[in-house]
Amino acid sequence: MSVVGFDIGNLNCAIAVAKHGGIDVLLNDESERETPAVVSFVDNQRFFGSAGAAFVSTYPKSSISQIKRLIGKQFKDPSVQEELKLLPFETSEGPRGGILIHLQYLNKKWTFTPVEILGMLFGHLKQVAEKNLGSPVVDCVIGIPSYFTDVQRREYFTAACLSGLRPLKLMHDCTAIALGYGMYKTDFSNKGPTKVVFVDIGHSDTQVTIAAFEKGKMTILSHSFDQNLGGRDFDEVLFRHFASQFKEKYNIDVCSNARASVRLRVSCEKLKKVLSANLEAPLSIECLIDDKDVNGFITREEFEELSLELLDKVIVACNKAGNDAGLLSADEVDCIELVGSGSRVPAIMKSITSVFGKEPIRTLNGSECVARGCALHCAMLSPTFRVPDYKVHDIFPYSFAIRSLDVTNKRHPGILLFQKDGPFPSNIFMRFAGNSKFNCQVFYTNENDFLAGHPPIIGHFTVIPPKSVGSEKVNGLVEVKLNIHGIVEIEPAAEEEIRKRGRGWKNDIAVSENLDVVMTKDELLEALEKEHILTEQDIKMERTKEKRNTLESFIYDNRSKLLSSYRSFATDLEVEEITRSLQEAEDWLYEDGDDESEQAYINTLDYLKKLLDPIEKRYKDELARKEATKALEKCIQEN
Ligand code: ATP
Ligand code: K
Ligand code: MG
Repeated sequence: MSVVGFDIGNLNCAIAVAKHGGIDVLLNDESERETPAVVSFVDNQRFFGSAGAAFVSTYPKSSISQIKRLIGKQFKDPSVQEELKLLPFETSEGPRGGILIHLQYLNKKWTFTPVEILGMLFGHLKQVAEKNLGSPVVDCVIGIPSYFTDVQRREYFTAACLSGLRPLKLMHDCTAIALGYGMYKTDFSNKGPTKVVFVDIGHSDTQVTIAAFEKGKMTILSHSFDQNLGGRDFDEVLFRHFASQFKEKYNIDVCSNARASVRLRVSCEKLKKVLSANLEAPLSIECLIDDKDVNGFITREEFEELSLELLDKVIVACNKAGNDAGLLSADEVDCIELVGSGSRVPAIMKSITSVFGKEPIRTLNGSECVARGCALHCAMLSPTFRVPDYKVHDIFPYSFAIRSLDVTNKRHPGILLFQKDGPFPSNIFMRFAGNSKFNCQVFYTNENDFLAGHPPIIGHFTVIPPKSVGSEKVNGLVEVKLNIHGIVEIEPAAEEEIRKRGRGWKNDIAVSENLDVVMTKDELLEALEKEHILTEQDIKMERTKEKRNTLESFIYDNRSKLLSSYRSFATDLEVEEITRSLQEAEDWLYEDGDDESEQAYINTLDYLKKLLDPIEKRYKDELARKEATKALEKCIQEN
């Protein structure tokens, strides 16, 4: 069984596998190490990754990207609405207030939740991995941002399961990076743990984590983040700059034109990358609006001035990481590792240097380190793999509490179950005394760390006493777990735990989860059914393409054979007639038959084969005769 790690970015995904002797990054069908996070529905087939990305501008309404951003979000929230405005596909409010994506495909309307699309992406990456490894891929570890809430974690998990994967762990991105860093580290100072800051700036978010390394173990000291700071925000700065410049210079309003906006954004991203390596860069786009060609120019210095607010946000996230980790001075930090392709904007280096008084370094592979760390952790969790003993102590960045819904006092603060930055997985036992149902709600308490659009509710649970109780009071015990994925679960405590507490305790209570945030069983079945239909269609189209190619090469091969090896076995009339039929088939293939069914190609091939069969037979008979004669001569000679 293979041991795989996945990094699903908002823009790019990476897959790594643990092999005896190290970690390898797998190549996709296009031989690239990164796969764009895109699923495109084109005519009658889906295209994923790089193939899907090729359709983004021609099929904007059915090419779904940036799906990570939409996971677990509430449609109606104003910040989500702002976000959706930038995406070219149609959306509406979905089940439980979530997002629903609408698109036209196979001559009908389809709707998908972000979880379903993410599931398709996982399915594609799974397939890429299986093709590479030549064996099934099921067990895996998946990187997630440390700021993911319960709903987002559950949805990621569900999406992975929909594709047939079994996540052994959803692992915080930076914890995975730190593991890959620490596992092979040998140079420890004798002044205590080595403290390293990891700054990961991606497409839409920034995560800063501080970890302490000692021999054989690593401890996460803090996870800080900015969910609205990534490479795309730097693109947006350039976009706004040029949009307003072009309004003045050319009198065109780019923002009011969807296609022009997409084109300018794409050019701005390119421009940003040019500015990472050069001190100035030109911008020119042909026929942006009303056949107007536009030209612009910007220096790196101007770009940095426009980005000041964003650069400040990098500083804020770094400072918070330092404070949360309890660092007394920046000197305590041994080094700062910069990863994520969004961090390639040179000014970011300066901002980080101003916080820690040291220049960040890039010794890790910035676009692969999350996947690599995940594969390594998967190897640690897998019984089939032997890995040197290494301890990973992660922390969870939110506090959560429980409150009764039966109490009328709505402002009841609840009982704290987990304190922010505590270690996890973890659990706590709660006594439940009573003889009637107990309805409660579990919720995050540090609302300030929450992005708008995320209700801080984790879920509703009902503790149900045994039926036989009547008026007798029950002492029940429930276990509240923050599991390995950072997901909260409530269950009746195990028998053993109850026994420890002695007489008077019962465990035949039940807990029903009313998560009103995750997909129902019916929805899951429907999603699987839909995926089945779509996969069948993809397979059918692949097979059709294959049949079409077979027919095409049959025509080429036999046309040339008729002029060479077959020539002396066919009459002039036969050659003329068959060549004409081959020509007709070819004409059909490039015109009416370009987009035909699998069966049509099979039928045409059969028809042509029948015409060529007699000639091929004569040719083969002659070959056989020659072989036999040769063998006979050899036999006579030898005797
Ligand atoms: P996330 O981690 O936010 O989910 P991701 O992992 O997909 O997203 P990355 O691949 O790490 O994101 O980073 C993508 C960003 O990096 C894009 O905004 C891209 O424009 C930016 N980027 C790539 N190369 C450069 C460069 N040379 N200079 C500046 N920015 C760059
Ligand atoms: K990535
Ligand atoms: Mg990333």
